Amino acid sequence: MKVKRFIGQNMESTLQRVREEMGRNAVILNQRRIRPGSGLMKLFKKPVYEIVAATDEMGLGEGIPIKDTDDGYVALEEKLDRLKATMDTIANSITLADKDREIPEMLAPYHSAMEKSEVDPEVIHMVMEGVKNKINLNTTYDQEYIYYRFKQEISSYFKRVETIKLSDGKPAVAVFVGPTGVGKTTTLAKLAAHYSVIMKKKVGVMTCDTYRIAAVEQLKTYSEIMDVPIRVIYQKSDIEEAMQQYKDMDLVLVDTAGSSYRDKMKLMELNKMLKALGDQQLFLVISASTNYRNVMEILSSYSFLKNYKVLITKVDENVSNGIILNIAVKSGKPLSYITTGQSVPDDIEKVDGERIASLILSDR
Ligand SMILES: Nc1nc2c(ncn2[C@@H]2O[C@H](COP(=O)(O)OP(=O)(O)OP(=O)(O)O)[C@@H](O)[C@H]2O)c(=O)[nH]1
Ligand SMILES: [Mg+2]
Repeated sequence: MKVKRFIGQNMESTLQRVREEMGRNAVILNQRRIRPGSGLMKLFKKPVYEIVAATDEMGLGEGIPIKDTDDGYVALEEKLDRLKATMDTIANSITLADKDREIPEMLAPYHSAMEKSEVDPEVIHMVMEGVKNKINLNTTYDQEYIYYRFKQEISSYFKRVETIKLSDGKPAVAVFVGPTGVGKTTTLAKLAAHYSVIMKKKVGVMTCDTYRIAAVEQLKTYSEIMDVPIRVIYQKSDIEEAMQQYKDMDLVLVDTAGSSYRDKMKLMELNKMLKALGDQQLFLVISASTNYRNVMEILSSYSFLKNYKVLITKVDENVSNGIILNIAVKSGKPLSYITTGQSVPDDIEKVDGERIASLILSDR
């Protein structure tokens, strides 16, 4: 005997299907209207009709009475029970998996603050895991403590902050490279003023940006105000001459022409110039208002540079400080300074991990 269960939206259509599939000789073993909300029926939103029908290969006659205790029917019920148990187990494990993915309530405000600051989801995940590993999720902590943990976790990505290092004997050479208009020249002027006027060091300036007359004039103006010498580099041999002139300086700051990170020729030219400069501290300048996809492209275009530090400008113009953390993690390079406005020399500061962490978490 073949027993089958049919589910339909009303009795007529369900019976119709029984006849179509099992033939006119099908015997109705049971029929009922089921309300949703129990067992497998949870799957249906509206009440449904269930018909259990049977046929015999030999052909059961029409009109055989409904048999609730038929062997086939009992076996079917058992099968359904097993199926329901399996479904319950699956549903249970899905809920558990969901729970694993859930963000513990006490950490949620920090997760959403990082999202609002546009921290890369991958980086958010790293920070969340870092915090989770340092606390006991079954304990309730003071919110101040959780805030402290997040601040520490985010700051840990800024441990390798490297600014200009002066050395004894020979001048330290700091070179600024990066896309056009990010603030290389302005930043150089800020640092020149800081070291010469505030720290009373001997500072010399060089510019390799001879593409635009305005660029040379811009730096000459700053140099005059600060009373620091400036040399314009037109060809490789000018570098040697300038270094000779600057041999007693504490610091030589070198400005370069901004180049589109897609302009391979210009990047190759830049690379030749950097080689000619010899020992140097290299700073890749990136504006915080660059969109994240372009930042990733910039990092990849400048990957021919070795051992550079990242300098992030225009943090004042930027609304989502997550970009600073994203750059720190994705570049894998030490950060150095951030600049926070157009004012020379005031608007520059050394990267402070805790301060950046506070900015990122401020919207919690
Ligand atoms: N808001 C803001 N503006 C800045 C900052 N730093 C530089 N700028 C401005 O950005 C503009 C470009 O600055 P530059 O220093 O000429 O940029 P650059 O990278 O040397 O440009 P190129 O030499 O053309 O590649 C200027 O108007 C600066 O005043 C900053 O931290 N914040
Ligand atoms: Mg410039």
